[in-house]
Amino acid sequence: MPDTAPGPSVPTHCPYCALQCGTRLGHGTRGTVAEPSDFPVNDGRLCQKGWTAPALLDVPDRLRHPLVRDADGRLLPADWDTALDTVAARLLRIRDEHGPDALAVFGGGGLTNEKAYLLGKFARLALGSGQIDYNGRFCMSSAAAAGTAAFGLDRGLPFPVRDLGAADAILLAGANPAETMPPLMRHLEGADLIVVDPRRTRTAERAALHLQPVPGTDLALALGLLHIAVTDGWCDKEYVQRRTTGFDAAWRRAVAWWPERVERVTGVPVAEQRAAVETLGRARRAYVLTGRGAEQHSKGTDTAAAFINLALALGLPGVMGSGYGCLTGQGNGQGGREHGQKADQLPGYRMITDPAARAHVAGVWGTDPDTLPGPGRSAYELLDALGTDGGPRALLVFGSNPAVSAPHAAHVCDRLASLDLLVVADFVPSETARTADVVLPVAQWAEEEGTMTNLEGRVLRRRRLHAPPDGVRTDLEVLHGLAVRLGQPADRFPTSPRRVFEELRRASRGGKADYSGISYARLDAGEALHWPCPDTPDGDPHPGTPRLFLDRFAHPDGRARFAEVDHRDPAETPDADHPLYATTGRVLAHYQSGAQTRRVAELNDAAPGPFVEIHPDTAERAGLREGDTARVTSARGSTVARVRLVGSMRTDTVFVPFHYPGPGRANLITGTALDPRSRMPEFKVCAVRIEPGTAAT
Ligand SMILES: Nc1nc2c(c(=O)[nH]1)N[C@H]1C(S)=C(S)[C@@H](COP(=O)(O)OP(=O)(O)OC[C@H]3O[C@@H](n4cnc5c(=O)[nH]c(N)nc54)[C@H](O)[C@@H]3O)O[C@H]1N2
Ligand SMILES: Nc1nc2c(c(=O)[nH]1)N[C@H]1C(S)=C(S)[C@@H](COP(=O)(O)OP(=O)(O)OC[C@H]3O[C@@H](n4cnc5c(=O)[nH]c(N)nc54)[C@H](O)[C@@H]3O)O[C@H]1N2
Ligand code: SF4
Ligand SMILES: [Mo]
Repeated sequence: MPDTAPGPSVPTHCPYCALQCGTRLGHGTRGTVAEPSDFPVNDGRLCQKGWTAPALLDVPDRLRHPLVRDADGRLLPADWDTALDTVAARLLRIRDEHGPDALAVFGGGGLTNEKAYLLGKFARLALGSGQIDYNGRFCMSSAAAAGTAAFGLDRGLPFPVRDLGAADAILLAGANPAETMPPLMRHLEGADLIVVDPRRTRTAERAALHLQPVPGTDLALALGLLHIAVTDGWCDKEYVQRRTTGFDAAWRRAVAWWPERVERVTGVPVAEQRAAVETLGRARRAYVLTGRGAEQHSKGTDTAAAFINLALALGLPGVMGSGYGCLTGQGNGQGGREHGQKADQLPGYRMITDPAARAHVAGVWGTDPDTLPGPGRSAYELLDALGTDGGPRALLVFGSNPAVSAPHAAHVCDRLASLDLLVVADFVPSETARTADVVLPVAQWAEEEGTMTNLEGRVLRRRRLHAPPDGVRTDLEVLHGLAVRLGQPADRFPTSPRRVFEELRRASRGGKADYSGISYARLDAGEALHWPCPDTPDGDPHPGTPRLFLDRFAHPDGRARFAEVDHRDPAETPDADHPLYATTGRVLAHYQSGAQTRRVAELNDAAPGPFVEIHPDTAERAGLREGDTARVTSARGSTVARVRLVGSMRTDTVFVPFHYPGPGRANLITGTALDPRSRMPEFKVCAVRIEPGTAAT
């Protein structure tokens, strides 16, 4: 039985995923407790991670003082002045010798809006470097690129989550919310659910229809569904004519994807393709939603675009009660991409190459636009360049654990090890932190104030329950301390989240993601504010924009654009040496690289170590039985995991979750192919062989 909080409690939000379930935190008889609140996305529910989140606040190996590596390679405790002086002195030396782009920053989509904003400003002003990107590049960048191209604006869900509850049909391509956002499932209950996933997931089990394609073939499938929509008469011609452009070019490609050809490529039977389109076509209200399964591919942007094409042909986006959306993943996966920690962007979702954007942001920052650096490398390209000729020689990591979560992780660890300086700010000794030269212990969710933006573009207040432990500083204080030591005026890097938010409002004013009308006071008063929410100095406050595109899309002509896309193979397909597909993803109990959830006993007990899901016939051919240790090998390397026989798996595919460290890392096998537009890595498909292995130590 969960403990209950007898005393006053603080309304806030879960520290993990983008659903940002509402919780109330209080001090119970057995320590800090979280209880669900009746916030619209979770309606009084939490998943196991949400219930157990308070345990994060005092995990046994919580970082409580800075660590600095000594001449013998040992990470030893240091006081804050020593740690920050060391970092600043080494940054300055590297910059003197190699120039500002030798200094790089890697951020995270779990950081509050205030932190994401100040981190971008820190890189561009205090370091003077363009080399900043973040783990969101690994997450939703393909859907963001496709959404921007189609609609002129990227907001994961351009409608509130609750709208899904009234849908008649929903197509979920490559998402497993029953494990990744359990309270969301309630909003999907009323609809005929069509799930596209190579695995029969818990979500697929609850679907009216489960299409089980070969990994990496969603683009062919989406083209085929568009083909059927047109040839079977489900296309909304009036909508296409009135609200879109580019249909003819998209159709030129889709016409070649007749159902039998699609079945040959994807393995999805013609009858199931037809049933899916008919279910969507007959529905009065319908949604097409994509997740990482469709997006984390070297053609993720085109795949998301192909699903958007289908939604447009059916007349769904920008219509009340229907639409297209991407289920953004991290706690601040939406806000984290709007405030300038992405290599090519400035706050307000402005492009860093746009002279007007540079002038506006430079004005807010009190600097000359010409001094702002240009775009830097994307996340994987940045990690790949570390320590190379012309690449960064120092890296500061805030809110990511790339030693576990980056593709081709063994190579990434080599690159990290080749740096002159690696600095990690974290509250636990993550696998990346353990390899750092300096580790800075920071406060976490319930110990500090801030704002987050959830998957529906709603800006939320994260509130503090109690002060951080002694010896720990907030990320904003760390950035301030470093900026001052790098010669910045102290007031340029405020430590008060409220002051940073006030500046963020001004920096975002007039941008696509306009927060200028949002304030802590309005959020504290309980207003539900979705961006864009411009300020209105002379009129009533802007109510925010829960639903985008109802009148017009964000392109100058007000129309959505079909994309001309065609199918192509993944970077790697099975061959004699590597005869199987491997795909990767998540399980309910763990979050991301597992740095946090592996430290929560109840969660770790639920999913204690690395495993590989495999069909019994495939396992038998490889000489493997339930519980055996297997070695899964790709062209990059091997991962070691316990065999879990799953009768519903495709016989050509194995599945490895990516939450585990060491030799059980899924990312020891994933490849480095990137989407040409979004620079998203191909996490969801590579070619492998599987054989008996020895247990990981
Ligand atoms: N429990 C838990 N919840 C989380 C997270 C977590 O780590 N743990 N992380 C959060 C974050 S940051 C994110 S991004 C979201 C991700 O949320 P999801 O997108 O739901 O998560 P994944 O498990 O990565 O991928 C979803 C599904 O894609 C399938 N898949 C694999 N390859 C393919 C393919 O080629 N095509 C298709 N159609 N499907 C494929 C996988 O079998 C998997 O079931 O979850 C968020 N919530
Ligand atoms: N094979 C494979 N790899 C994947 C994926 C996949 O599906 N398959 N998915 C990718 C996706 S979608 C994502 S989002 C990434 C995520 O992978 P990571 O970027 O590694 O994400 P986390 O494990 O959440 O790491 C966050 C780290 O920052 C710390 N942290 C949390 N909050 C804060 C904060 O406020 N400040 C500071 N300073 N630190 C903080 C945590 O303790 C943790 O150590 O993984 C990607 N990697
Ligand atoms: S669904 Fe996401 S936000 Fe909600 S309780 Fe679970 S991890 Fe937290
Ligand atoms: Mo993600």
